[in-house]
Amino acid sequence: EKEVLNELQLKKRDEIIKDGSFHGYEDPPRTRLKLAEDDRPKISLWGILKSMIGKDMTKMTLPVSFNECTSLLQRVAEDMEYTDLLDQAALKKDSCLRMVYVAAFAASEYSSTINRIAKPFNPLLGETYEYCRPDKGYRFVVEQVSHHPPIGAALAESARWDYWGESAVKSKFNGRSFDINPLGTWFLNIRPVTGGQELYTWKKVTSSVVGIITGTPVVDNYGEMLIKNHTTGDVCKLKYKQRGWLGSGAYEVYGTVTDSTGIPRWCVGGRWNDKIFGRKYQNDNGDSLVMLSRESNGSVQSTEKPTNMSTSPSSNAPFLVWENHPRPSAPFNLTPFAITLNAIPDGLNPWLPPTDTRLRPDQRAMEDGEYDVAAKEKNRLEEKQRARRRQRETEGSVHQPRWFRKAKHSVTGDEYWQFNGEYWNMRDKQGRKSVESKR
Ligand code: CLR
Repeated sequence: EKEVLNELQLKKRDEIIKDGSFHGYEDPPRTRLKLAEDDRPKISLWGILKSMIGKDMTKMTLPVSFNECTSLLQRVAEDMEYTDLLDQAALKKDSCLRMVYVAAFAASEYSSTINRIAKPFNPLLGETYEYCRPDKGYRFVVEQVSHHPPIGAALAESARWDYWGESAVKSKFNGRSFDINPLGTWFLNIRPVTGGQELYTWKKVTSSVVGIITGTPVVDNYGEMLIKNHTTGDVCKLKYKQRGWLGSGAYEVYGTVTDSTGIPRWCVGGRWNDKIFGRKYQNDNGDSLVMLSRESNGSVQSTEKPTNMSTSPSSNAPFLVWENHPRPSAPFNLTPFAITLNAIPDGLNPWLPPTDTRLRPDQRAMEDGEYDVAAKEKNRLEEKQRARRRQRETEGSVHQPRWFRKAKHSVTGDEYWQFNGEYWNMRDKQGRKSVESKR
């Protein structure tokens, strides 16, 4: 589909380019870590968790071998893997069909959780992480705005859409499963081809590590997600099925898109670890599409589309909306996308603020498989953070986030973190200075 942008979209793209946001991202994203394979000692999860029943993640001290080499800020950036879906949504003229692609985007965020039974690094207060993709046209920034409770505020921008929200979770190990309940609302602003903009919101569903006692831990994601288009009144009710006995129903997700008058228009359904389909509404809630995704998976290695599959939503036949990227084996079971996140190509160095996650020595050591160094450095950084907190307490001062401030959304009434607009300008200014000084 064509690259033609309308006026609003062009304005946004020009802003992103004018701020120099893509400076430092000239090299293609990296495709591998230094490490060929992680050799973290295999310790039983139950063995270590059984003494921590009732605790939340922030109160658990775990050996660093339970970590993966990413941080929670980078896990938020992982939501960006399938932004193509948002670009596609913006190209659709029917708002309910746009919702199908938005729903698939919301579900695609869970595909990266497969096989990642590890604790991401806890960001330090004030830590930031940026990630830009000139090839995809977006920029992303997230800041740790609170430490107790841990909250990250994020904003991604592109010609056709903006996506923002807070990453804050309540977690608890209840003895059987380790449950993570996301708290914040996520916002999406789409600038469709048809002109104007429209606002969507939703909340993320529960993530849960199950199978801890039996020694076969897996991540499940389940619950109901209600995606609202506040501009048109369309809604999508999306059900993520809880993994049942012996894994029945695992990964399944389905729902219906209803327009502002309550008439169901489209079905979505499939599996968040594999494929998601759409189809014109025909008297069901999308679960027949789940069946389709089961069948298409059953035919081993076949890349053929199921019979009567359509590639466009014009007929009544199902069409493929989203497909998970391949997952070759990698250290820490990272996805190919996650592997790109912590790279510092030479060109990027001068543009990074000192608060960027990429500069954390503990995470870098972890990534390189130096677990003892990682543990030591992690301790040192956390001690420093505690000292800073004590100092603030004696001074009676309060930490202020640098790039976001709390606000109430004028349309939805939800609290959210509003970007103060300064990050990319400041980055450009500082970056230029440091590039100059190296000449
Ligand atoms: C799920 C997708 C959301 C953002 C999000 C927040 C917290 C993450 C969670 C995701 C996935 C699972 C997660 C969790 C924090 C801890 C938990 C990584 C990315 C892991 C699996 C817990 C490991 C348990 C230890 C005791 C080893 O958009």
